[in-house]
Amino acid sequence: MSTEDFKRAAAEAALAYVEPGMKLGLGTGSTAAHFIELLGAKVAEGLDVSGVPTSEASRELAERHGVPLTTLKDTPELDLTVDGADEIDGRLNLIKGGGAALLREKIVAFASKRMIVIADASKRVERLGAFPLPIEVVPFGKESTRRAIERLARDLGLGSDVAIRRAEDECPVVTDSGHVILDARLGLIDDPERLSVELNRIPGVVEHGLFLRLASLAIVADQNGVKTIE
Ligand code: ABF
Repeated sequence: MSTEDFKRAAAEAALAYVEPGMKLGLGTGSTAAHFIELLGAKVAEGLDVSGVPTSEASRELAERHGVPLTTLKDTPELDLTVDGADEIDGRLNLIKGGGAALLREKIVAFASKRMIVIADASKRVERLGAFPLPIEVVPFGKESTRRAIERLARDLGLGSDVAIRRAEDECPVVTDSGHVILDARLGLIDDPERLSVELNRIPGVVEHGLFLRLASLAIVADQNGVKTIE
């Protein structure tokens, strides 16, 4: 079995938590894409749900698979968000944003009564931070903001290599909300709560990829099967 099979198995297991009439947050990334596709099949069989996509890519995917869509304007409170992650620690704190959708992902997760993370088991870590932390920043002053984050990281005793994410053409990646992404190689993070607060204090930082106390369940899959972590 491949990693893709594990992602799909986790996505399939998450369907069990979807109830008729639910308003859903639809995540972004390859694991969330499996969920959207499987959800579309359930909708075709008559399941009545609607979803708010966390990216334009997920919106297109949901439309293609016939998942009815809504918006946070029309549906400000959601029942359940199902999304992937880049890292998941033992307390279900996450690093997200490898897919550059972290801002909408966090807004949607926060608007949901419940968030379930789905992943292949390689995303499980003891401590967050091996994956570079994505930070969404306003383009204006991005170099100053980048340096401010490097200074903060040094002050906190963390690694301080912070780089603007670039596409293949070397231009900065621009998010669905018109911002740029910085990837911060901080090393293992001892105190994600403090880092979260300090990052949010820096002008120009729109949001960062630490998702703390947002997920209440993780569904991870590997060759031994599907496991839930609460
Ligand atoms: C999104 O997709 C993220 O926040 C995370 O960066 C990524 C995980 O991608 P995949 O499911 O493709 O590993 O959920």
